Amino acid sequence: MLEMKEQLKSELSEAKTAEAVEQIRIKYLGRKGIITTLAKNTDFSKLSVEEKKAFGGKLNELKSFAEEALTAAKEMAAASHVAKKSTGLDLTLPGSSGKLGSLHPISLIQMELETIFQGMGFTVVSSPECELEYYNFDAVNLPADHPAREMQDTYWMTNGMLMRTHTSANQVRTMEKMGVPLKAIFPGRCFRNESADMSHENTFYQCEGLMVDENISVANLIAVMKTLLSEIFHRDVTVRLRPGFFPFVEPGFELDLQCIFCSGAGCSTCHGTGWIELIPCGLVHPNVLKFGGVDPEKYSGFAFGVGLTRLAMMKYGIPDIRLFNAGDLRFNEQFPVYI
Ligand code: FA5
Repeated sequence: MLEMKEQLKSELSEAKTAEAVEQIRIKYLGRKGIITTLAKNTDFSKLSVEEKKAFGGKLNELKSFAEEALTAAKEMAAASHVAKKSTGLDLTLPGSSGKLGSLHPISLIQMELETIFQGMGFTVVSSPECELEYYNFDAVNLPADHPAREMQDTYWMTNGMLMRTHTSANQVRTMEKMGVPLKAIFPGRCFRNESADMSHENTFYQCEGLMVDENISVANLIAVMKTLLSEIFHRDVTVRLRPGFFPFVEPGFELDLQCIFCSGAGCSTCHGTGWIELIPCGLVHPNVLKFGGVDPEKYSGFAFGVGLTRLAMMKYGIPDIRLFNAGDLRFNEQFPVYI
């Protein structure tokens, strides 16, 4: 009888539905069931009083055990059926392991830049994407009739505001808000009414940097840019400055990085020149300091506006800028969860 109990237990553990449990009940307790037959086929007249007592006791115990085990198995099967029906979940199935998400390459490069600049004592400032014409153009020395406005066509709101064309729009806001001396960066999204190709998008990211204090010179600018680039590319870098025109800086420069792929020998990334044009920058124009309420006789500063999207392309070897905004998970999933 002990064996029969074990066999019953093992069969019930396999039974997942009410129907399967019922089949087992019939097998053991039905009219021709194993336990019923055992009782029927025993010739009690041949047993002594003690034997009858002992056998009858064990048989009753086996019957009660079977009835209780069958009732419990039936309830469990019913409960699992309800859970499956109401939630669509089968809690008895083995679990599936979760998949870790990854960060967008722009988020990765932005986080990296923020960490580098915070290490140099810069504050990270958030700034509006939808701007007043004043801050985007006039306050950075680009009055309404200035021909350089042509180079930054954008999207205008019906209320006269615009989607900012560059993060330089936050220069005067930051001077007004923080006063001087100041060291700040403001990364963010910019918009230009341009048709997209491999290296141009209508929506892209820049990171502006602004440092204003007494006696700030081009030497400070170069030192900060070299620190930034050597940290980003994890190696010593060589840079050069070429004259560049931006109405909000004087003098203005294009900072070129000696090609990190060919060390200046010339390759397809640098179009055979050995240099990669990377960061427009310069010393803040006295007019912009004045718009920010800063005395240009006492203070000077530098500003730069690095294209974050293009920097990410170089760092991660992304050949086409249009991949960033395409929303294709096969692209996004190639980047690490954390740097
Ligand atoms: C400016 O936007 C200036 N505000 C930068 C600046 C700041 C100069 C402070 C001096 C002092 P520019 O138009 O060159 O400059 O854009 C800066 C960077 O933004 C470019 O080098 C490029 O990396 C990126 N960029 C510009 N237009 C696009 C575009 N359509 N798609 C992707 N990246 C772009």
